[in-house]
Amino acid sequence: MTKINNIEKIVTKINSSKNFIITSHTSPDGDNIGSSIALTIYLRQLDKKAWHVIDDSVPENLRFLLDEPGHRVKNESDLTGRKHRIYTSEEFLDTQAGKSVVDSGDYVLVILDTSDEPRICISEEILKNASSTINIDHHISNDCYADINHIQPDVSSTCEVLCKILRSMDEKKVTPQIATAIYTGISTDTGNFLYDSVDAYTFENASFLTKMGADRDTVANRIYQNTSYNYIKLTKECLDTLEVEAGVGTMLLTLEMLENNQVDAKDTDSLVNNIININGVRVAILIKEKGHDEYKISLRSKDATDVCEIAGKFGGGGHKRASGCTINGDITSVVKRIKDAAKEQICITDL
Ligand SMILES: [Mn+2]
Repeated sequence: MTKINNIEKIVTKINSSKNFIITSHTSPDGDNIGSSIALTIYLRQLDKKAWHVIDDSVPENLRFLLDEPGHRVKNESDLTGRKHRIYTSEEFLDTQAGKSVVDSGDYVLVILDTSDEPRICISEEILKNASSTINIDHHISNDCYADINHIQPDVSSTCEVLCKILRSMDEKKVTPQIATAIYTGISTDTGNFLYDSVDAYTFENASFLTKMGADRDTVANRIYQNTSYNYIKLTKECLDTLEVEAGVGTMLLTLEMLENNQVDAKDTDSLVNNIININGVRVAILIKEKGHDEYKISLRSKDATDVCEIAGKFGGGGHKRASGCTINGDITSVVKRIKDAAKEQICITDL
């Protein structure tokens, strides 16, 4: 297990720098958006200049994190009143401050929750011009591409890794909005404290965040009790493709199903849970159609079977119990290849 502890170097770098750009990976999730928002606001609390820049949009159910507690936007399409601004690279370079900081190169680029450079979701220019880069993550597959790398694969989420860093700096600077953002990432990356990546420290950090004003009620309402009727209809259609065989559950999500039910592909993260929650299923496989003969695979396990190994065979990665990869080919061969790999991995577990 690669474990690279560089908290001290990060703290020194933060204290000695004044401009920061915070970014993360494509297809934002609770951990990546939560940690990016939390760090951006925290740095501003330290009187630093910090901007959150990512070339992707925030999923609907996480938009509440952009609001300051107490100033929630009622209508989701109404952006006025949102306290946290996320820029795309283009929007950022269009601002005077953004252009001058990127031109000068006088900024630290902090990359959160991103295991390798190609997944960094920011323009080449912003990436290359940075005077230094910091990589904070919990993916075991992280290849340490930055100047300072801090990787803790044994920690539940990047949000929890970040929580430790911020607490080692100044706990009192954690505002309710920061606490809510970090709490969200820990909650979403652990299946709401369900996975075995949760340990006593996770609860201790969650307890700290609750004390600092994390709005757990809103997290529960917006993330776990916020399913749309369309999403349920989509789930129903997906479940019609479900097959369970020898401990492997497989389900298919096609572009047509998304179209039929008017659901955005990026709001389908939790579909795979329907498979792994089945009694007797050890490996869950959700096959999502991306384009012609192109499929994105989400893998989950609930025993010792290492799905990161399965994903690795197809050039993907992730964690032991949650991983992903992309496979090209016609659907029949894709299903067969991933199923065979899963069965093989189960055999290895049982050896
Ligand atoms: Mn994560």
